[in-house]
Amino acid sequence: MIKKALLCTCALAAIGGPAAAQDVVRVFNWSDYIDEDILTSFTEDTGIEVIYDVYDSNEVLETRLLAGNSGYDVVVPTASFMARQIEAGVYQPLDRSQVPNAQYAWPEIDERVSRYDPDNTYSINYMWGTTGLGFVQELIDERMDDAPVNSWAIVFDPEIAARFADCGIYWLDAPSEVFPAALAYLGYDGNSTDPDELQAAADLMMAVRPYVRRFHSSEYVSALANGDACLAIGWSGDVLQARDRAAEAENGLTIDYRIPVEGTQMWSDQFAIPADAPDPAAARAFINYIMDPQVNAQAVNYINYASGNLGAQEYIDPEILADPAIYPDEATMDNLFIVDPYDPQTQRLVNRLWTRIKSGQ
Ligand code: N2P
Repeated sequence: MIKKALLCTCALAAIGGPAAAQDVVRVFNWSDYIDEDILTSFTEDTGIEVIYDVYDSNEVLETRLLAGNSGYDVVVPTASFMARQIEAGVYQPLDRSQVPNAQYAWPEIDERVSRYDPDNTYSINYMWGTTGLGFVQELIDERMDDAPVNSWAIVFDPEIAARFADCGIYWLDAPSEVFPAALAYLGYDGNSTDPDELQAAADLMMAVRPYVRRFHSSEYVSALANGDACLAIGWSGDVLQARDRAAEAENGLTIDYRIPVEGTQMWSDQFAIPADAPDPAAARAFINYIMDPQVNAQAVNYINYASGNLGAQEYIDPEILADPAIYPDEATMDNLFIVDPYDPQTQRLVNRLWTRIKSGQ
């Protein structure tokens, strides 16, 4: 891949002049979060090469950013995590006047994110979505009639979860995702920092821990698609990508996603430029390209997440726009909550509980 990029640079140098051809943008984004054709067309259109690396959790991204000198020009933190990273001085302002396609940003999403990034100074939304339940219909049906696929009970009620232990229950390896879900199932605020409530959530998770096969990062997309997992706590678009892969493979597995009735968190993943980015101008060019309505729609149509781009909506597949699992309708919205970053003391407690849950002791 690197070799190919170098070859490509040489060709462009011959045609377009060396200045443009030497530009490189280093992007660090979530896995399964782009149509790679977009990266190719970006390079064709701008002459800027893309070095594209991926991560699977905010926890991993944050460690890299706080260490400094990540070497990246563009990163995509979730807004709740970004709030404390902004305070830590990790980012430089994102000047929207230098990103003309920022005019297509969706004001409602900007407004929602301003809770974490006041006045939208440092970021612009890429995609947003929910954390919910992915499942393989056939494998669930074989094990239980009318299984509650639309309730957190299917993963948190020991009697129900036990039925699916043998076909593979996967949980996201991220306390920031699973604690709010467990709290919501218990009827608490998913954003709670009350130590007793967090302990109750941990006790609940401990009770079903024996039935969890794996704490996953991105591998659940293929695991659901090929039936190695039957039930997963995961993200909306990832599960729907698994659905598309299974349909393409014609393997007889029907995969679907539900937002649990007890409620779940809605998150927003933001384009941001690290303070020490090697090439902020290349970063802005990249972000501007992805904010182009047609390019943005191409991304949405491929990854099945909702974007923060209003201009893109006329180009988005109408089925995606009408799917409440992707673009939640009013009734679904009522079941969604947003989370704040944990204060340091709560973060320590959550980390400690999570380590115990994962080890099962
Ligand atoms: C993409 C997952 C991104 C959603 N695979 C998590 N914020």
